[in-house]
Amino acid sequence: FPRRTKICCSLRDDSDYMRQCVELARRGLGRTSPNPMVGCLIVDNAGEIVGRGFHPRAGEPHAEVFALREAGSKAHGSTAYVSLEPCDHVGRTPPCSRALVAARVRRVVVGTVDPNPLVAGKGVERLRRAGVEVTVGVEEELCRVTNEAFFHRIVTKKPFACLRYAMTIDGCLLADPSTPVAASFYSQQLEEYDAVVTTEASLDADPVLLSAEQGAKQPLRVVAVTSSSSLSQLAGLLSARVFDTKLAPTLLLGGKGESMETVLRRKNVEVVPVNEVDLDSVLDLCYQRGACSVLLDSTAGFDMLGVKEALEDEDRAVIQKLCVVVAPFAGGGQTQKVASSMRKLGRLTTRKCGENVVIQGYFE
Ligand code: AOF
Ligand code: ZN
Repeated sequence: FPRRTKICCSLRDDSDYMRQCVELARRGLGRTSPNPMVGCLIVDNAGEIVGRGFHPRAGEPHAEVFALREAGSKAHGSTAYVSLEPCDHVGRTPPCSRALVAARVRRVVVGTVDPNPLVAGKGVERLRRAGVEVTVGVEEELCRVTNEAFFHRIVTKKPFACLRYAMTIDGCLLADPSTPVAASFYSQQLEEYDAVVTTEASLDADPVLLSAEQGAKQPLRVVAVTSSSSLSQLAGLLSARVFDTKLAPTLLLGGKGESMETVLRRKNVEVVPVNEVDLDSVLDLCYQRGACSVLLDSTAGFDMLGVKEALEDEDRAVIQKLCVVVAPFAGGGQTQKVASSMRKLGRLTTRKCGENVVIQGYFE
């Protein structure tokens, strides 16, 4: 019998390796912005993984570089799996397309093309011109969803925004998720986001949940102070945990009253004083800070930020996703409120979280 060698190019193998790439990519969760999460595997002709890499954070080498480094000369004649099209430009780091060609990789399997105009098909093109076999679109949906915030940022020049709140079964808003299991879901969710936004109106409730678990990557906490308030009105709220910058960094946007500014700065809170604060200015600030994803948290004060209007306005599409925690309580009273304008959500998911039900969906 001829010796059986495993040729690793069946569709099933491709999908398996690509899913592993995505798992690797997610090790950079919450740390790569404004860059995407990317994972890469180098697989030899016997189907053995000889190199692994993921992008740890912007400014550091790309996933392919780490994987090729580990593979060394074994990369020669191998197949490289990358969850995002290899870059073809000189950014903070040199182009991965050239590195793959230089390492004499035989085949490259790409999860999805990179929407970054600096790349956008050029990486694939360079590889093909160099005689590398390229397959594009393996586990494409998974790869796209993994980097949905990066895709949104690069295409729209705005961060991907998710609005979350907790409510009773009969539709009354809750100031917090009200059960410990839902509370822990709330803080775990923060690891996925680059920034979390609240307003001064929710400081009374002392939103301790605005920080991820200890040791986890913390988002930038943005407290939006709407034009009607001034910093000095916040004096009594200085003990709120959102101003404890040992937990996570905090930025206060808006508000006047310079005396408070000094106090906050002493607490290492960054103060960006502007006169008018609305949802657009908050999201613009997050974008400038390199955020791909922003979580608009809490129930209080969003009227002031214009969240309701933003939800109603289909054309502006400021908010992409909704995450609602339904708590096992009935508050009474709210159910008679009839919706005036409605937008349909797609890609709905529901799951039980202790006694709560978490519903998520996208505005499409
Ligand atoms: C890849 N693999 O691991 C990443 C890619 O400034 P740079 O050099 O880090 O380039 C950033 C851009 O490169 C980023 O916007 C995205 O288009 C791509 N990121 N590409 O092949 C990686 N992180
Ligand atoms: Zn690259």
